[in-house]
Order: sequence, then C-alpha cells, then structure tokens
Amino acid sequence: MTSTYARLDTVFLFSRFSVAKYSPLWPCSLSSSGIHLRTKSNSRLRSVTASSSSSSPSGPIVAGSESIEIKSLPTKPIEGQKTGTSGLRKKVKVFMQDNYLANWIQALFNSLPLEDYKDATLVLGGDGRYFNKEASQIIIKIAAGNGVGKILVGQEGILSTPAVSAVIRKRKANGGFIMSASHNPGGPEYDWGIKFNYSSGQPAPESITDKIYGNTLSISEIKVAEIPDINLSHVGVTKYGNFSVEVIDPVSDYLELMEDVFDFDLIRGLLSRSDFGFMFDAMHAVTGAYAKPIFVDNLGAKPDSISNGVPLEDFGHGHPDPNLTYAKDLVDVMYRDDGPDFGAASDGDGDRNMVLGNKFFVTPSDSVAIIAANAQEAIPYFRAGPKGLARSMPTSGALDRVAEKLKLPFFEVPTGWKFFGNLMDAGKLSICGEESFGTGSDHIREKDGIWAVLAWLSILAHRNKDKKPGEKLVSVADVVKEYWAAYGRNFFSRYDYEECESEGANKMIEYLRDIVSKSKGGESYGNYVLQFADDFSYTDPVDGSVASKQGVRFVFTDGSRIIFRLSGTGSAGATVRIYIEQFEPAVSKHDVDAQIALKPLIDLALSVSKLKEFTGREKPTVIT
Ligand code: VG1
Ligand code: CO
Repeated sequence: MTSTYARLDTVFLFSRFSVAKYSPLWPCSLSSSGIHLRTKSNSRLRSVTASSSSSSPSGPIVAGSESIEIKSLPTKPIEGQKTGTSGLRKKVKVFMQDNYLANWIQALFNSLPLEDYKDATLVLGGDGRYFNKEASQIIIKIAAGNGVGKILVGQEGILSTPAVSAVIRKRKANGGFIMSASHNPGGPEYDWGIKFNYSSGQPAPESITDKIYGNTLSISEIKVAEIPDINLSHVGVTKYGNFSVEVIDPVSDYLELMEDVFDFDLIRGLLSRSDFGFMFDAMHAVTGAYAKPIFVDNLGAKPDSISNGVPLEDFGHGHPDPNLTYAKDLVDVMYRDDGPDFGAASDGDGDRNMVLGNKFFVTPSDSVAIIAANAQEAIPYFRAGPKGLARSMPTSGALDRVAEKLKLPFFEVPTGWKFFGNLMDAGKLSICGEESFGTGSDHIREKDGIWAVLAWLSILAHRNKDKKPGEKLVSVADVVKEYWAAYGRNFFSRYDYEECESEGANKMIEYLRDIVSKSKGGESYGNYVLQFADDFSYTDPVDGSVASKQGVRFVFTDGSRIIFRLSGTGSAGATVRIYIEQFEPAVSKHDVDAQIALKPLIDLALSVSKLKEFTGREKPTVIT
C-alpha cells in the first residue's frame, strides 16, 4: 500500500499556534509514508469497561504544552470510502491500513463549513470495539490539526450512539464522531465503522456524506497536530494551546436525560417487585457500561438481572445484534417456564433493542406502535401527546393505524435513522421506529435501545401500579394481544441472506426494478392482486431533498406487501433483505405463528424475485 502514500514534507503553522517540542504520537506515528499504527501489542483483547471510580467527576485540568505544531501529511485518495445506511463500515484490517481512517476524517473536515468545526466543540465516543482506542487518538490529532477547539470524549472512548446524540445536544456541541460498526461483529478479523453526527445530534444527511465521499477521491493532505496520545482512562481536561480534550463520564448526561423523560419512581416500583422478573442482555457491547448504573443502581433491578454486562473488544466472540438468532442466550432464558417476565437486549452501539415477554417475542414493528399508543399515559415526556409518528418504509403498517386513531401526522421514510431528524427538528415527529429493532423519539436524534426498554417498563409499570402482591400482573403478551384486538395484527417477517455474491444480488434487484417498471395495478400474483409496485422514493417534506431507489415494493390490494432491498451496512458481499407483511383484523386468527400466516406471501416473494437462481441461496441466514 505504500505507493498510495506520499512523503511527509511541509510543516504548517497556524497563526495561533507556535512551534512546540515534538511529542511521540502513540499509538500512531507520523512518518514519511503516512500515519502508522502501533497495534501489534493488541492481539490480547481487552475489557473496555469505564471505571469512573478512579477519578473525580469534574477531574483535574492537566496542563499540556502551551502550543501545538500542525503537520501537513501528504496523502493520496483511497477507493471505496462511500458511506452506507449508517456511516462507513469495513473490515477492521481495511481501516488499519495507513491513512485509511485519517483520509476519511480529513475528507470530513474538508466537507464541513469552517464555522462548523473551527474553534468548535465535537464529541467522540464509540462502542468499545477493537481499534476504537487507536482510532480515538487519530481522530483527536486530526481534529486538533484542523483547528477544532475542544473534543469531549467518553472515558475509555466509550459512548453509546444514543449517548453521543444526547451529549451533543446537552453540551451544544457542533457535532460528533461515533466509532462503531453497530450490530456487525468486532475484533481483529471483523468490522469497524465511523459515523458523523451533526449539531442537533442526528446522523449527517446524505448531502454531507456525499461530499465526504467526493473529497476522499481528491484528498492530498492530512492536517495532524503533534500532540501526545490523550489518556482516556481518567475523567478530566487536558489542554494543548487553544485545543483541549475533556474525558467525560459516558453515563451521566444520558442518565440525566432518561430521568427527565421517564418516571423513574414508577419504573422502580415495578423492578423492585418480587413477583416481576427482569433480564437485560448487553451482549458484551456498549450498553454494558449503562445497564448497571441505570437498571441496577438507579432503578433497583437485581445485580444478576444484567447478563453479558462487560463491554469487550470482540463482544465475547458474539454478533451483537439483538434478534432471535444472535441473542439466543436471552431467548433461551425467556422461553423457560420459570423465565423472567420481561427481557431485553441491545446491540453493539446501544441504539437497537429487542423486547421479549415470558415465552413471547414482540416484533419491532409492533413495539413502536404499542409504545406510541401508550406513550401519553405512561411516559411523562409525552404528557401532551406525541406530535407525529413515523416509520421506515419496510417497517409494518402497525404504526400507521395508531397515527390514524390518534389523528396524528404520519410519515414513511427510507431505511436509516438519518431520515427522521429533519421531521423532529421541524416539530412534526415525536415517536418513530424501524423493523430492524430500532425505536426512538425526539428526545435525541438516534434510535435508543435503553430508551425503548424504559418505555416498555413504563407501560408495564403503569398497567400494574395498583396490583397487590400475589395478584396476576399484566404481562408483555397481554399488552400486545390487547393492542392486536384493538388495532388488528400486522404479521411481519424479514428474511436476510447475508454475504451473497454482489453480482447476483445486484442482478436480482435490477431484474425486480424491471418488473416494477412494467407492472400495472390489477395484475394477479397468485392469490394476490397488485395495487402498485415501485422502487421507493422519498422527498423530505422539510428540505425537499430526494432519496430514490430505496427499496422495491409490491403492494397488494389487501394491504399485503413484499419488499426487497440490499443492505447498506455490511462490510463484505451483499446482504439481501426481503420484508413480508400481511394485515389480519380477525382476533381469532391473531395467535397463528407469523411464519405460518405469511407462508403464501413468502413463497410468492421467492418466486417473483427468482432469489435462488440469482443468489444460489436455499435458505436465509436470519429470519426475524
Ligand atoms: C440496517 C437496518 C436499518 C438501520 C441500519 C443501522 O440497515 O435495516 O433499519 O437503520 O441497519 O442500524 P441496512 O442498510 O443494513 O438494511 V445500526 O444499529 O447498525 O446503526
Ligand atoms: Co446500532
């Protein structure tokens, strides 16, 4: 790769900086051929739990050097740095190549208006995965090199995605970096990722990410401050000239926000009952740092109700995706006769959630609808009622029915949380969700796993607050079935075919686009009659921006839908997603297993798409 990188030559000195003595740049070093990582000693994976006990909350101000030296490091463009559904995700080995991360970070600064970062405050944190600590040092040095005033970084580099959003908003920062590949596995052989969020805490819009990509193709120089590595283990401020880094406790701002949104006394009342069993599986990911302080220390859950609660750099060899396949440990416990009454899990960066009752799985599409239907009575933040509701296009239409009943504005956006932010900023949207285990509200601008768990606990606590010891409690299943009875049930399932050959997967989507372009309403598809078919396109009602080619959908006259998309978060090959939905108003049919209820539509989806012929796949990797 050395041919990609040119010589280190010029030393730029910004007028407000004067030359300082050279400090070693561990773990990355500047040399004539790029930014090199010293990561060989990292073969032993580390626990990344932040231990705030070692330092005072306010922390000492450590005086660093009086001024900093900025070096210009020549570089050359690297192919393939295009962001997907949620940031840039690649194998960690790709990110560890010289200048790979540095190029993208510099391209980001090249894309932002000067006033968005010069002397500004930016937040930095991540899910604790392998390479985050080294990446933190690279990002801090390039931020300082570009004139950023202050970096707020989570202790040990830890901040969940929702916590980054919360910290940006609370501290009025100009934006923030999230070091995570979210639900993708971590460790030396797996994935790494980076995402940039804007000043209201939302993921950068495509107008910015497209610019960043453009700049990665023409980049020639990286500006790096010659400062030593920052000690991320201790809460406190370190200053170098006009630049400072503040290491913050990853939990406190976020916890404070949760206390504002929810009635903690109400939830505490439920969690401390001896007849209510609770289990939270942090999947050795970032919510491990939040679960004990929030659920145990503040809300009175038993210490053993948190499982896999220590964040690890490789998530304990796990796939930190909270679904029925990858959160199997929790599912097994919840399906025992004597299992807990409520169980939940969250993903790598803490923005996803899976909610289970005893022997009962709540689909994310139902979950957001049920939270919306119950929010006003159970959650203080929504006391005045939600302003509007929204879901991503492939998410089931359950939420639509709640919006209709509550007479609320309703929006259908493409897949990816970045499409909700504008609606929230414009005061049009309070509660939203995606079928992919993402649920959230306008308390921040990211989906929020712990928020969803607290929302469900609030609903259960509200329903059970007058129940005497020994009286039967209203269960998760009761809440869901009551909801189905009132609104009808949207049967929903998603089939994922992970790591297919890209060529076959792309051809399949092209083939489907071709069918869609020739389709006409009224055509028969087996027992279904087509209402319309299209490739979903979205015009943002706030800024008028258009996102096209967001998923091929076949919508039938009875409201059933089959949808096809390629994932934008994978790091290798292509992942095909098929989404299947059918509405059932009759209560007598609500207890059927979703896979049985949806079988005719699933068969139809497989035959219409010729999936087996295009991808060679007999079976999906994951069924939700
Ligand atoms: C997936 C989900 C999408 C979600 C995105 C990021 O994207 O389908 O709903 O917003 O992941 O989630 P895709 O393009 O792979 O289908 V997270 O928790 O990985 O930031
Ligand atoms: Co995530």
